[in-house]
Amino acid sequence: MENIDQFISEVKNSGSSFISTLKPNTKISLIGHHDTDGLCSIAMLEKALERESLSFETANIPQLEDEFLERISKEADVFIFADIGSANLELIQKHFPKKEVIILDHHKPNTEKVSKNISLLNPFLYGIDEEKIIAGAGVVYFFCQGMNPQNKELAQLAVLGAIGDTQEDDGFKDLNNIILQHSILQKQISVLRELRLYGKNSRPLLKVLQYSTDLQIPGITNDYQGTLKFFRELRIPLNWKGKPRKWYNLREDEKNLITEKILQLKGEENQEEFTVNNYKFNLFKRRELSCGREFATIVNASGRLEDYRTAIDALKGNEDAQAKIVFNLRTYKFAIKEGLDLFEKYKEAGQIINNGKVVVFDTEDKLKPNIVGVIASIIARNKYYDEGIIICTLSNIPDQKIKISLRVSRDKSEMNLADLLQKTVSPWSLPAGGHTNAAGAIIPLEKKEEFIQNLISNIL
Ligand SMILES: [Mn+2]
Repeated sequence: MENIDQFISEVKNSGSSFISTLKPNTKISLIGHHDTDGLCSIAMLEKALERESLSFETANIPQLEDEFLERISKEADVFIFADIGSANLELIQKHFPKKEVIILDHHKPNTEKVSKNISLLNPFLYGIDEEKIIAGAGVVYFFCQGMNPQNKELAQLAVLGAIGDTQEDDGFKDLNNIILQHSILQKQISVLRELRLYGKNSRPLLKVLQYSTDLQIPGITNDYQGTLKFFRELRIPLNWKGKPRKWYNLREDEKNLITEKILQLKGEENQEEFTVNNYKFNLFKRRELSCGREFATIVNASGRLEDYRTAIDALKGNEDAQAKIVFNLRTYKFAIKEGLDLFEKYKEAGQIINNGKVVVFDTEDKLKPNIVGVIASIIARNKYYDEGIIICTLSNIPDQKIKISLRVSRDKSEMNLADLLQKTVSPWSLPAGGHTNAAGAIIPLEKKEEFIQNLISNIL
């Protein structure tokens, strides 16, 4: 607990000294990761800077690269990296030898040494040796609080960032829990115990139960007829005035009846397992955004579609932007479906390399690069391959380059994927980033065959 307190106070101190030492007309640049955590981080920083009447430029990005850093290094005086940067410290040092740099991040730093002009605020430096104790948005939250105590109102976005990074595991731990309590006290979030069902606010009622794969209800999950019968027997109409009803359209007595019946069908097993915390975001009026998990999914979808500005504005409270990000989710789902269809097609046609240890899916220019990483995760999570098989996707990106994503089937890795990928791209002195179960890198197109050969030989 001691180092947690020390971490919080040092991050807050950096926030307050950032503001107190800021010279007039300093150009500020914000750089955030492209996922929900990164977008929440940027929305918070923007709100905090606007509160001080400061102007800034913003960029969100999937990963840091030479060209990008080179370009932005000339455009400002102070650079704040949020939810990104710790894995690329050398690269940042190279491009920002003299500028003031602040890195607010929770990813494992790739080096201990940072030069004096860089403030690295990262829980790993305080012996908090786990990425899941706080999200990037959590680090940003304490920094913003140091800038101005009024920024305590940003707590809900820090919780959303942590949900986006799947740090919620039947509750939050340590630093995340402190932030959650702040948001509960401000009545921003209510924690409710509910059945483990996905899509309560977005899917038709029938589909919520039919695709209830987390629950595995006998006679209902993956059984369309069974689900129809279930509702018929309970006399709960699936449509109202010709439109499919959703979970939130149900009356309380209908919800209770369904819950009761499902628990009966599940038998005597531990009921705690079938229920989850639902984080209800009270201040966001759109129903799709009121459930934390769905909200996080919706923000992430806009990030993947590179509609960063809309996502950030939505998080900052703009209602038009909130409507747009809900719509973006559909576009995103369509793109995912396209990607999985391509994967199935390639599999059937024998166009996927599979040597029993690694699977290589080369999408070339057929899918959006941002979607390809997601496809890799979906392939890894679902039961396409045996546990521990490494999934590698390739995708062409501009400037004759390829984006590489590594995942591992069912998240059961025997090797650290970030280390594996780093070793594989090291002959070309290229960086790779990631974690044990997910890693990414960018290589020149002409190195493709060599990369695949290196990867295969590094795994065997
Ligand atoms: Mn993060």
